[in-house]
Amino acid sequence: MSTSQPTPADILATDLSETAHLTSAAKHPRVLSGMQPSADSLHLGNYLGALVNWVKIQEDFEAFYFIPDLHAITVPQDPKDLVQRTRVAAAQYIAAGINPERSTLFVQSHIPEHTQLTWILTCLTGMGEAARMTQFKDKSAREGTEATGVGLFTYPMLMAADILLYQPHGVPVGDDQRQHIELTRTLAQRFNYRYGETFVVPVGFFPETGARIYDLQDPVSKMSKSAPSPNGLINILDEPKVIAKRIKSAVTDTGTEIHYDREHKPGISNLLDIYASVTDQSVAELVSAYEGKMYGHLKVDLAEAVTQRLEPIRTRALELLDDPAELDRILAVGADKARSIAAPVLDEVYEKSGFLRPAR
Ligand code: ATP
Ligand code: LTN
Repeated sequence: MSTSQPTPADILATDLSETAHLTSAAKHPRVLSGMQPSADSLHLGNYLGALVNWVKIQEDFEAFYFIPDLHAITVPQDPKDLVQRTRVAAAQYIAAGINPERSTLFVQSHIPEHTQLTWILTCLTGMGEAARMTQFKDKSAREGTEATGVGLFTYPMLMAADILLYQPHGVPVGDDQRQHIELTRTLAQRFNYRYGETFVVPVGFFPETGARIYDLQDPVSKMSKSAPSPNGLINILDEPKVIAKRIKSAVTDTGTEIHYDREHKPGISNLLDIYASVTDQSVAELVSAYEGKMYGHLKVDLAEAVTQRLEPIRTRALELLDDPAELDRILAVGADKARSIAAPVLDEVYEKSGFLRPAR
C-alpha cells in the first residue's frame, strides 16, 4: 500500500481555504463514491471493501454516494433488471448505514452533466493512457476485442467526470480502483494546467482491511459481481443457509494448518481476511485462536459471523424495497442536491473550453 497518499485524517487536517475560490467548492471536507448496479445484489467484497468505509466516512465528511447506472451498461443489461438493481443498490446503501439525511444519495443518470463532462475528459485522454487501464485490459482479454464495447474503454473517463463534477477531496474505493483514481487526478491536473485552475485534485481513500476480498471458489480472483459462477460469492441479500453453504464449499488449500499466507494458501488466507473484517479482530488473533483446529471449524464459525453481520442489512434492505416510491423520493431529493453542485462546475468547464454559451 502506498504511504505517499494522504489519508482521511490528513485531508481533515488540511486548510480548505486553498480551494475555496473554486466553483462549487466545499465548506467541509468532501468525499464521493459509487458502486455499479450490475448484479441483483451487492456482495461481501463491495460491503467490506467499500460500503463499511463509506458509512464511517460520512461522519466526518460531506459525502456524495451515487449509483453509477451508466457504468453498468458497459456490459449488456436487461432494462427491467437495471431499474430493479438500481433500487436494490440504493436500498443496500441505506441498509448498510448510509444516511440520506446526512449524505447526498443519487443516481448517476439523473444528472446529465456526468455524460457531458465525460466527452471533454475523453478528448483530454491519450489512447495509450486509456489502453493501460487494467480493468479494461482484463475484461477485454476475457471477452475478446470484438465482443468488448467502446464504453468499457471510455469507462474511466466517465468515472473521472463523476468525481470531478463534485469537487471532492477524497474518493473512498476498493484497492482495485487505484488506477482509475490516478487517471482522474491526471485529467484534473491536465485540465487545470491547460485552462486554468478549475478542479480539486482528489485522493483515493483505500481501506486497510477488507481491501480485497477474493472469490471463494477461485481465491486468486477478486470477488466480483461479474464472476463466471455465483458459487464463489456471498451476496448481501443471500439467505443465511446460502451463506453457510458457500463458505462450507469454499476452496481451501493443501495441508491442514490454519495460517495466513496469501501466496501459498490463498483460500484460507481469504477466509481469515473475511473473518477479521466482519468481526473487527486481527488476523493474528484469529490464527492463534484456531491453532490446532481444522478448516471445518473455522468455516462453521465464519459462516455464523458473516450471517450475523449481514442479516440486519438484508432485512432492512428488503423492508426499504417494499416501498419503492419512498426510495425514489429519497433519490430525487439527492439528485436535486447533486445537480446544484455539478451544474455550475460543468458551466465553467464549457466556458473555459471555448464553447459559445447561449444568450440568456
Ligand atoms: P464488476 O464485477 O461489475 O466490476 P465489482 O463487484 O467488482 O463489479 P464494482 O461496482 O466494480 O464491483 O465495485 C464497487 C466497489 O466495491 C469499489 O469500490 C470496489 O473497489 C469495491 N470492490 C469490488 N469488489 C471488491 C472485492 N472483491 N474486494 C474489495 N472491494 C471490492
Ligand atoms: N468504477 C467504480 C464505480 C464508480 C465510481 C465512480 C467509484 C463509477 N464512478 C466514481 C468512485 C467514484 C467501481 O467501483 N467499479
